Amino acid sequence: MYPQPLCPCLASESDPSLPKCLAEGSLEVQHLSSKVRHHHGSAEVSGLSILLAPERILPTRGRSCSSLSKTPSFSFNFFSLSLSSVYPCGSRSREWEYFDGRCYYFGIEAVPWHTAKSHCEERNSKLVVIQDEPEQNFIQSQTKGERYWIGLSDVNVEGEWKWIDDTDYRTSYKNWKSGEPNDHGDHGEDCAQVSSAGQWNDLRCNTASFYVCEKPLPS
Ligand SMILES: [Ca+2]
Ligand SMILES: [Ca+2]
Ligand SMILES: [Ca+2]
Repeated sequence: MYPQPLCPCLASESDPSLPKCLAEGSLEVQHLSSKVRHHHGSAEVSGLSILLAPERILPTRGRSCSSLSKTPSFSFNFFSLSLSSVYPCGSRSREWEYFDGRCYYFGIEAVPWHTAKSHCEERNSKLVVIQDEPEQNFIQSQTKGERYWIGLSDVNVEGEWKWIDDTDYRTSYKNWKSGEPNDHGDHGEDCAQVSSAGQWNDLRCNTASFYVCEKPLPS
């Protein structure tokens, strides 16, 4: 019933919106799942659940489909996992990306920083707090070419940068672009974003930009 290996089956899909997993060889498992769920019946979603079990996501993430299908642990154990394993970030998982025990939402409506902050709160999350290089690399891989607000600002006291979750700015990870933050212009710049290349820049808070929300894995 379930094709082995999995990816050639996907590649035979006629829908052009499907990722070219064989050609690119780098499709992420979570993304793959949502596509499959969209195009196939529920039985195949269950078949993929083993791939999406949280403990399996890290080792499989970013690996090529063909290498996955040769991995001994890549065996199907159908219908044995609960819905929370299929959708690690909640039932609306197509909107949320999983990374390292956290869930991320990439808002592609361009809004001012304070609006972005509210949008995240409405989704029971906060603007992203980038704590280390792996998280930076993940965010960067998802936002490349565009600018996204992050949960860092010096709106209250100029030059006193604060993370939205009170992570200590002075001692924590930073990835400012060279020459930033520069509080540029007459009105200054008090809100931080990942630039199109991924490094951080401060910008006027009322500039419209995409944004990244973050929340813990739902319990
Ligand atoms: Ca974080
Ligand atoms: Ca500033
Ligand atoms: Ca700046």
